[in-house]
Amino acid sequence: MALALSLGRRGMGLCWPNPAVGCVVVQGGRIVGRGWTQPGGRPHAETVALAQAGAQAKGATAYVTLEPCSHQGKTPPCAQALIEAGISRVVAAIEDSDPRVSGQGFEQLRRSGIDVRTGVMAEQAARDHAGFFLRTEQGRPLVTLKLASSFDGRIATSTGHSQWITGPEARRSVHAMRARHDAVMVGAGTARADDPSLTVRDLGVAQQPVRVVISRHLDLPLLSQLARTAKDVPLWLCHGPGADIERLKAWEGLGAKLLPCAVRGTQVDAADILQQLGSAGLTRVFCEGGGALAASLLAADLVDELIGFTAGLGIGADGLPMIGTLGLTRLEQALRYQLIETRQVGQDVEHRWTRSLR
Ligand code: AOF
Ligand code: ZN
Repeated sequence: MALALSLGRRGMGLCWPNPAVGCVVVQGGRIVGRGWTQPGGRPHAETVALAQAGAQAKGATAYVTLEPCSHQGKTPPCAQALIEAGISRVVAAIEDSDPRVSGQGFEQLRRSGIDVRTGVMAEQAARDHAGFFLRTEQGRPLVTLKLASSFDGRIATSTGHSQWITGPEARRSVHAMRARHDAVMVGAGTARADDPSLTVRDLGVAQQPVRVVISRHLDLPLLSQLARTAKDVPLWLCHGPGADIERLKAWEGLGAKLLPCAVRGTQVDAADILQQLGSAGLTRVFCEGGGALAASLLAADLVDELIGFTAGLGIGADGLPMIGTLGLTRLEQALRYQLIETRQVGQDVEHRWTRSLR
């Protein structure tokens, strides 16, 4: 199952709106098939692993990180494929939350006499499939918030200069993280200050993550990296109802997809942004700031994982804070995250935190 989980992770960021599933077929103590959900979401992991196993699938055990599907999609259900291949035992990590499957995959397998066991490494599988589960259950993608800051928690100087706070090793690690998400998201302030391209570079990815920029008035420079690359790599713009029609047209002409969102107070509503992104199929979103967007996501308790990179320099109280104002008066009001991991990356420290799974 550990191998199936790591195979499954290869599909992360590439197979949305489908979950990134892994499958290993074992015959007489030997691995005869490995598979993972393919880019675009099809074929499913089991189909790939069974094709590799061929006749050796007869009487074999299949390890899958998610309940095999039972619905007729563009190809027959995986439960049916496992039955037809003569698999005698299925070990699964966790039940599928898709209402078309949800228990019925296991039911189909059991009805045809297959020995089914589930709940193996379920906690890890729940983490890996969290984006898919959140989207099917709550309509929104999983949100990872990554912020790189100075030792004193600043993300830029008072003039907005932020390149580069962390070193090349940390930045490389960020590109690998982007690749494991369906989309990379920033606020308009960051887009204006950094002129980022938000692509994955030097890793040879099969498909670039979608770039999402949140800008209430769509007042983003039309001469920018994002604009220049909008035809080649998807660019989605979440804007408020009052955005200027000429700007809407200009961005559409450049190839951007426009997602009108509700406004809450003076900002685009964080919960609505995520609902729109979920409706458009995203399951895992990697937010890279800035402070205002980070604050509105945190204020709505919509950040599932925090990743911080801390560098050894001080910027001072006139620098831009990592997270905008939250208006808290008591510490009990602050959301608590649990530490998952810390490690040294070049000259920086990476720390990852999770909000308990929900
Ligand atoms: C599996 N193995 O590798 C994946 C599964 O649109 P379709 O027909 O491709 O079906 C998508 C659904 O299939 C998705 O919502 C989820 O329930 C399941 N994904 N199932 O047996 C896989 N990716
Ligand atoms: Zn399937």
